[in-house]
Amino acid sequence: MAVLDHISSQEAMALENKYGAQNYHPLPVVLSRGEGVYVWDVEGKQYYDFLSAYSSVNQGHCHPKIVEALTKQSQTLTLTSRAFYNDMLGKYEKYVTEYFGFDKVLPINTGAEAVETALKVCRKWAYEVKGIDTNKAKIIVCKNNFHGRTTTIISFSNDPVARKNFGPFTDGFIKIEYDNLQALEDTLESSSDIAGFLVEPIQGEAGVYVPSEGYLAKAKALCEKYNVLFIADEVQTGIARTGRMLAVDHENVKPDILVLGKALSGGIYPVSAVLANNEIMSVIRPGNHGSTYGGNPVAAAVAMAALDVVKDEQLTENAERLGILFRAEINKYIEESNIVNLVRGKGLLNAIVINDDEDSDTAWNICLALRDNGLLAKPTHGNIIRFAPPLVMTEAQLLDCVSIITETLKKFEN
Ligand code: IF1
Repeated sequence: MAVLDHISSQEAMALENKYGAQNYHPLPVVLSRGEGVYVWDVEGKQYYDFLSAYSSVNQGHCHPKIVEALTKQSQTLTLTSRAFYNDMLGKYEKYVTEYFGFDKVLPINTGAEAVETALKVCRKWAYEVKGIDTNKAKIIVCKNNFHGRTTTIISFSNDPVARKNFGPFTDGFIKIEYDNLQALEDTLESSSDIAGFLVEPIQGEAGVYVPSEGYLAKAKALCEKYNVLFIADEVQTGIARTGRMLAVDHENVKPDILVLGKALSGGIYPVSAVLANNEIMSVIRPGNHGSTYGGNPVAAAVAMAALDVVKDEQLTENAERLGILFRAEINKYIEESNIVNLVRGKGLLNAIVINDDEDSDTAWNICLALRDNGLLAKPTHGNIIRFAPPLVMTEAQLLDCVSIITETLKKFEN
């Protein structure tokens, strides 16, 4: 079979089932094309994408400006490794550091690699600047976190499915309750060996769990008091998703280390980054860290175009405005329904909690029905459905989606 031959949904799913490792349980829909807020399956049916590849495709599918940057650069120079300089990386480094207001960037590829990078920078800073004794540094993390899939990152996850039989694990992490400042202060107080606090400004995988107002600002202040680095994992919440460029901007917090991924490329190419100021990033010297593809010319060109689009098209403002509208509309529905308990989120990162047990299949069945009605979303944690459309959506499209969602939910009322 030639690669480009047309195949049916059934055939495509059968191939993945037969030849692919079974590390996912996808919603049964086979996509072959995307444009803006829409995707199409191999049979030509059109859907609203309400997941955006977990908030990667904030700029919309196949954004022409980002595709152009990719195409142009990929016909010119794609990869040099960091053994040599290239003429794109420096331009991108200037662009991205000015864009987010940091002295330095360390370019890498995936979200998990960026989190790993941040942890390594934080530990090295702890030994070389803060003066913690060798191998004693500890990093505080939150319960129900999601930061990626590497062996070290799953070492501080509490999801049994992500961890079981992948040990032995990396130590040096202390897990505390999310959204609990007392727990943070008690832990900071308990030891002088704390190097950093790694946190998601909104916990995505936990079900779009928004912390109490003021939590991030007060957590940052506590970190300052104890000379501990505040590390914000904005892989999912960053790049306009929550109605601010960064979710920490809602509380005017400037992280010591900022971790970005996903929408940094608009879903066109794996690009991630770690940003920090000189006092911190200068602990990294030649040979300490790197990646063959990190900072490659295509990534540099794509990321600059993707970040340009966010500003040019005012996606931050659009996410804020449509997010308020979305939650207001869903709340109207909740008043007259018994199938949804609540809607929560910020900007266009939202979730509804279904009125059923965590291990029921109601949310999954709702997602199947949404698919049949032309909208794609995925449950997280059984009874929670995440809603994260591309940020290029118009108000009319959003209202159309709200009516698909509420009409679908009505069929599940009892
Ligand atoms: C999967 C969730 C989202 C992330 C944060 C780092 C990473 C992620 C805050 C790692 C990745 C993804 C990965 C994806 C599922 C997904 C996810 F449901 F698990 F929680 F987005 F909501 N930090 N999140 O959310 O980035 O290495 O994947 O580029 O299938 O694992 P990555």
